[in-house]
Amino acid sequence: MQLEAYQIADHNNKLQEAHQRKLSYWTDEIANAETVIQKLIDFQIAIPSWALGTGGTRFGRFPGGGEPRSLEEKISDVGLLHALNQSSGAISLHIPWDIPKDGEAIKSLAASYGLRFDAMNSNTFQDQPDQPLSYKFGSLQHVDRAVRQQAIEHNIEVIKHGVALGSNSLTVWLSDGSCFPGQLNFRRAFERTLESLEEIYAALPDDGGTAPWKMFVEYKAFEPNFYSMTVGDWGSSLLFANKLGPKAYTLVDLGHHLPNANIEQIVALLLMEGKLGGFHFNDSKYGDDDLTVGSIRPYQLFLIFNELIDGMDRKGMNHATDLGWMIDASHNVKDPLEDLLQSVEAIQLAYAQALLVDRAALEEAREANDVVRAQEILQEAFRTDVRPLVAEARRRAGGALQPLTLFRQLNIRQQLIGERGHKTIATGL
Ligand code: PSV
Ligand code: MN
Ligand code: MN
Repeated sequence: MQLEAYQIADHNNKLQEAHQRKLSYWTDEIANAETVIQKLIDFQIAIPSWALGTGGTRFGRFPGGGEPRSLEEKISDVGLLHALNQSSGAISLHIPWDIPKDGEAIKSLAASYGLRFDAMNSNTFQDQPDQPLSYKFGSLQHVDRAVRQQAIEHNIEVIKHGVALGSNSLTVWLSDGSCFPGQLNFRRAFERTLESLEEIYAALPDDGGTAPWKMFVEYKAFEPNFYSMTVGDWGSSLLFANKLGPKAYTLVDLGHHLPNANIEQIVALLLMEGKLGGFHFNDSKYGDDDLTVGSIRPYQLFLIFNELIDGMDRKGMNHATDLGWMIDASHNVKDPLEDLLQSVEAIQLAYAQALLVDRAALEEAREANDVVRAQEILQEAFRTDVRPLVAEARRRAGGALQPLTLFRQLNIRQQLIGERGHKTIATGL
C-alpha cells in the first residue's frame, strides 16, 4: 500500500491550528529555532530491514499480522514510514536475510519511495543452509584458514550487493570470541581477524566519483560469546580501524556496552580521533535489549547528541551525511512500524534538544569550574519541549504532523494484513 498526499494534507489541516499555537510559542522562545528545523529536515535515519517484522533477537518470535514477506514488501514498509515522517529515507540491509536478486530493480523500487541504501550488513554469526563450513568457533578469527576465507568471501559478496544498490558502507559485526577461559588465544584471534578484515578492506571499491566506501567495525561486549568477544569494546574496534586505514571506522551500537558505560564519552573521543563511523540506535536496561530508542534512557541519548554536535561542529562535519545513522531495534510486543516511528522521533527529539545547548555558556561554565551552571545549561536544553519543532520539520518536508496518530487513523496495519495475510513472518533474526 502507498499513502496519498491528500491523506497527509487532511491530517495536517485538522491539526494545523493547534500546532501553530505551540510552534509560535517555541519559535519566539528559541533563538535558533529555524536552524534546528532546517537541520531536522536534512536529517535521515536508516531503517534496518530486519526490524520490519516482530521478533526480538532471542527466544521465541511472536509474529504480528501483515509482516513483509519479501524485500520488496520491506522496502514498501520503509516507504510508508518515510511518507509519514519524511525522516526515514534510507534502508540498511542484512545479507543473506535480504538478498536483492536484481540489484537494479531493487534500487529503483527504493528510489520510487525516495529511499537510498545505507550500510550493508554481513552475517557470519549464523550458519546458512547451503554453507560448506561452520562458524561455530568463529568466522574471521577462525583457526582454520578455509573458514576465514569463506567469511571473507561472504563479506566481499555483501560489498558487491552494496555497489549494485548504491550503498557506500559495510558494517561488520562479528560474534567471534570465546565462551570459556583457555578456549582462545586472544592475541592470535585478534591477528587472524585483522588479517581477514584487511582482505575485506582491500575489496572496498575505490572512490569512483561517489562518496568513498567505508567499513564500520561494530563492537559488542558480550553475547553470543560470554567469556571474550574479539571485537569486544571501542578500544579493540578502534585498534582494528586504525590498523586497517582511513576507510575503516568504529560503529557504536548503544546496547553493546557493559552496564553503565559512559557512551557519550566514548563518542566524544572517537569523534576527536576522526574514527566514529556511525550508530546503531536502540535502548536498553540490561544488555543488548534492542528496545525502542529513547524508551529507557532519553537523557543518555541527549548527552550522546550533545557530544556529537560539539564534535562534528569542531571538525566541520556535515551532520546529515558524515556519519551513518541507523536504528538497530526489534522486539515482539509492538507493531514494528509504530515502534520505528517512535524510534525515529526519539532520535530527532534528542538531536533537536542538543542543538539548543548554549555551547559558549557551557564552555564558560566549565572554564570557571561552575558545575551547577554546566548541569543547568544541559538540563535546560533537555527539558525544552521541542516536539513542535520536530513536527514542523516533518510538515515542511511533506510528512505528517503526528505520524503515529495518522498510522492508526488510516488503519495501516489492518490494510497490510488485508494485503499480506495474518500469518506472515518477515525474514531476520
Ligand atoms: C548484534 O547484536 C547486532 O547489533 C549487529 O548489528 C547485527 O547486525 C544485528 O544486531 C542483528 O540483529
Ligand atoms: Mn547492532
Ligand atoms: Mn546488537
